[in-house]
Amino acid sequence: MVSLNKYLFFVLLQLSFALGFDPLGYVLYCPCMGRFGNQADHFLGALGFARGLNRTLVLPAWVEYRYGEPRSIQVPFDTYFKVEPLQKFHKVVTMESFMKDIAPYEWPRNDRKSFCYMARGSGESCNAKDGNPFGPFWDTYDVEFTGSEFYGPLHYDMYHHDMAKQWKDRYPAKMWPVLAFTGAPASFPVQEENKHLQKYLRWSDLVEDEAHSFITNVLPRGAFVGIHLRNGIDWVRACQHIPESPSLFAAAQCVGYRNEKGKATSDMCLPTKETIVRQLKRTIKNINNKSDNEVRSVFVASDSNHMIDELRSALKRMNVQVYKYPKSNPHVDLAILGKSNHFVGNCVSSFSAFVKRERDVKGFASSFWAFPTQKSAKSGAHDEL
Ligand SMILES: Nc1nc2c(ncn2[C@@H]2O[C@H](COP(=O)(O)OP(=O)(O)O)[C@@H](O)[C@H]2O)c(=O)[nH]1
Ligand SMILES: [Mg+2]
Repeated sequence: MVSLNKYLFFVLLQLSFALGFDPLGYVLYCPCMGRFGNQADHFLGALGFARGLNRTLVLPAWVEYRYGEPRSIQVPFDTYFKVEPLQKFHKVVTMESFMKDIAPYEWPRNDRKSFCYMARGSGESCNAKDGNPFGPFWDTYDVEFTGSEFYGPLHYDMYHHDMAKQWKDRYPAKMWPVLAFTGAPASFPVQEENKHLQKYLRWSDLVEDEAHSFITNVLPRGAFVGIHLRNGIDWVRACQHIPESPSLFAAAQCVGYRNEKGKATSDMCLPTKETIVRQLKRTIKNINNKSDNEVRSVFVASDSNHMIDELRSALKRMNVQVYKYPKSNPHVDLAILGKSNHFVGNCVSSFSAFVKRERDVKGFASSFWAFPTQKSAKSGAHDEL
């Protein structure tokens, strides 16, 4: 009997190799917090986590919200990003192929536990499908959970302690082929050690082509400065908390993870029109002084007020045109900002942080509204401009 079991085990192991299953298991999660910028931060963390455990990362759909609709919309990962560059770094598979080809064997319907740090909501459960986008996300893939697993006090920092070993000891792949997390197995903002993983995120042809054709067909020839104006009502409210939370959201990208480069200010979070105009003019002048490729236009991306008229009249005498993308398309906005000759972003916004990381990978220059502050610049902080 024992030897038959053993025999069966080896047959199954070989079968899983032959079928292309990962004998070291899978990491699956719902990007259930925030919009694109937050989800992208979390994605890099989840990628680092899956790599640390040497499990295949299942690439989740992006979760989007449409105004007035009570349920989130799930957009397949590869609508916006290419899968192949990620595969150069680590084993990945899209959620759609995982559910179709792998889940029926490796994640049977009668044994689907959801993972959370500790019970969430009522009872001893992760309540992984409670609320939006939790329910709609898993419903998209027809997933029902049969139980919960609380993994605390383990956490996601793969770069300190012996966290990977602790996960492997507690959840060996043989017994736990799939770790399905209620939220991303990652921190927000993205852990510093995972920032460089941005280089494996390459826009899909769909996004890339739209961005490229806007730049070549609409923008005038010559250099252009890309700017991000995050100023919708949700942001105005969030920025009111800056005085008591000086490392709000993505602020670490400017002030450091331990506030070693100061504190975020209201002007960094929601720059005034004066700050924007003054800094933009200074940026353009500096670029023109340094290079023969003169700045001919400014590309504005915004969630709310693009300030097109104000910027046009402010830049008229410099002979610089001001443009925005004609449709509301966050991903094309991001891709265009990523290709600009210089980018000015918002320290506190994770949307800006995405652009900054992409540009860092390419070696392109970026700066931020109202940072460094006058004071920290004088005290020796490096001002690129
Ligand atoms: N089209 C467009 N949408 C934006 C822009 N800035 C913000 N948004 C929208 O507002 C959301 C902001 O949430 P998130 O991405 O988490 O970034 P954060 O809140 O700024 O940290 C984005 O995902 C977009 O949907 C922009 O410049 N262009
Ligand atoms: Mg947000």
